[in-house]
Amino acid sequence: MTKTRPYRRRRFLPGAALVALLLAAGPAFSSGDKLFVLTDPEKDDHGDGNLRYPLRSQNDLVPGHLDILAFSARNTPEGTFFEVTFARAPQKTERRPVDDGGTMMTDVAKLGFYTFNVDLYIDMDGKPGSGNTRMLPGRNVEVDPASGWEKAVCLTPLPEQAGTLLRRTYAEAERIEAQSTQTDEARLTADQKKEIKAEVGHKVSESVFFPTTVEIRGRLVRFFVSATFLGGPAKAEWGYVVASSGAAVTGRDDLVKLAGLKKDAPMEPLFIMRAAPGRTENTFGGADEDDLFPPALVDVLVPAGTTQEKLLASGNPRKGVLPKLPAVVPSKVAAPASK
Ligand SMILES: [Ca+2]
Ligand SMILES: [Ca+2]
Repeated sequence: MTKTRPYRRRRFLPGAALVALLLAAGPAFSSGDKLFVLTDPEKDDHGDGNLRYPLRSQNDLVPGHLDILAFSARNTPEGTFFEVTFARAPQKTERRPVDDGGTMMTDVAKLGFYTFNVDLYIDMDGKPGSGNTRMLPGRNVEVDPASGWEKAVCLTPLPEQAGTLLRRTYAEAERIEAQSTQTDEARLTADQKKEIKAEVGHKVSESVFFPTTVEIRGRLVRFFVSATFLGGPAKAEWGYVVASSGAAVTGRDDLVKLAGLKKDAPMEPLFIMRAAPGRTENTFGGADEDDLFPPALVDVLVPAGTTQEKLLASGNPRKGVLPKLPAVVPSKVAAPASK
């Protein structure tokens, strides 16, 4: 449920259950006017209401860390800076060993963070039924067909690896698909495989952006998306699905592999921390026992008139139906009543 009120630049928005939208005046963090500011309730970093944070001995991922309080955008001639305000400052990457071979966390997660992802799925045409509904692998949630997306942005600690993994995953799916439609039993030729690889590579770079310009200041996380990718400046009339999740860059996976230093990196669902019935160091707890692929999104922005909890609980695991999230259109968020 989101509402509006004038955006005031404060260090903290108490009870930030309100959505703000206007041109901000203060240049506290970023200079220049903001295109929009959306806010999200506090203390709803619990998915459908049942998700619980993993058990972390280092307390690097605890309640508040994935709790989105605000999401904003600011255009520049080169592209758009998106900014997320979390309730608690994300844990910074430390120079500590992550394996026996002397690999440091800072060698793997080079952008300065390693505990979270932020996904944006952007509906540019606003036409129901147009665009993609599939989210990135491992989210186990879909975008509502009413706001199918044209462009996706995934802020992740491992942008290069995520891009490689995504292309590989999709190319494999395409190869399986192509193989199944071959009229004879012949295997795909090297040329066919090459063609699939090129096509998937092109599609992914056209539709999914992994930011590499990232700035973290306390609870604010700012990332840059080029105008070339977006096709121009971001618009308040576009629809945005915004979601936070835990990042899985540690644990059972070989971090050296993930860093791309070794071959045959594992086919992980884009380094998202999964949800399971019981929580562990590397899984959120509280998921439905009957759900083999429980939603892994922790905090999402939703339009007025519905709730995050309701939407994320709307899937039907037995029928393989994933929950669906509609986009929030900043320009449609009702003008605030003055207080
Ligand atoms: Ca929130
Ligand atoms: Ca929320």
